[in-house]
Amino acid sequence: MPQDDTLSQSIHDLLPGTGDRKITLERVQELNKLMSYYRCAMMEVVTKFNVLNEQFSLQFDRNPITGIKSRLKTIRSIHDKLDRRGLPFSLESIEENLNDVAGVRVICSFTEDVHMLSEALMQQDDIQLIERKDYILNPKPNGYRSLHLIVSVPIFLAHEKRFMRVEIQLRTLAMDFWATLEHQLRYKKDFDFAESMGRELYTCAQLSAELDERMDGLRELVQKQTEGGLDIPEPRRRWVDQSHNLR
Ligand code: 0O2
Repeated sequence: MPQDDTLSQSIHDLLPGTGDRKITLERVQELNKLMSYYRCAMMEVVTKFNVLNEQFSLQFDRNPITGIKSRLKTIRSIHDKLDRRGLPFSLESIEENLNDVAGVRVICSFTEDVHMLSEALMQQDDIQLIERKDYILNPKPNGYRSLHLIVSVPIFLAHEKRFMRVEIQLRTLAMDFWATLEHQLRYKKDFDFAESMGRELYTCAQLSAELDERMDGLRELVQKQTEGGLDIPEPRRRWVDQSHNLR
């Protein structure tokens, strides 16, 4: 189904009172435009991480990123989120109230890579940080760990420059493993999630954190040997400093 038709159907479903075809079509076009701006911002962020990965792998012969996922929120889930918060479903309201219409998830090899990549990204002078939530330093009560950044990135259109917000989640493979499975288990609709299962999931989160720590330890050992006894964080700092000089 063409994109406009899909959006048109979504709007009809969400706003059943909208009978006027012309108004609906105008709304669809505006919404379609806004979603394409979010898509462009998301692509820019993905490219930035691919460039950082490329640079790092050339310099240090390993990839800090094992995978990048990106997604645009569906119109239905945008509508429902605004509705849950008692906010109107309009273009202005979407831009003003939602930070996660465009989402990018970066899966890293090691915890150190999460911090290195977020620092390197934030040193780029076209990116503005709106919010930073460090659930690695302060995990959620259920054990969830990740670094969340809400950033504003410019997209360059034919006659204007527009800033769009993107939610970035950076996490290690172990953090992603836990979060993905926890999400699957928790969102089984017809299942009553027992307290004991929550405790078991929390234990699994702790195990995944321990796994990260031990793998980080191994990486440090390998690095120490290949760098001939340099301070552990040095290569990372040097790399971030070099990126800083590019500004
Ligand atoms: P989806 O389907 O992944 O998009 P927000 O509502 O986002 O403005 P909040 O809850 O403060 O406010 O945001 P937070 O804490 O930064 O979390 C946002 C996203 O992080 C979630 O998006 C999840 O993707 C992820 N996340 C946060 N907590 C958990 C958790 O306990 N388990 C898992 N598996 N993921 C988590 P959505 O919209 O919930 O879902």
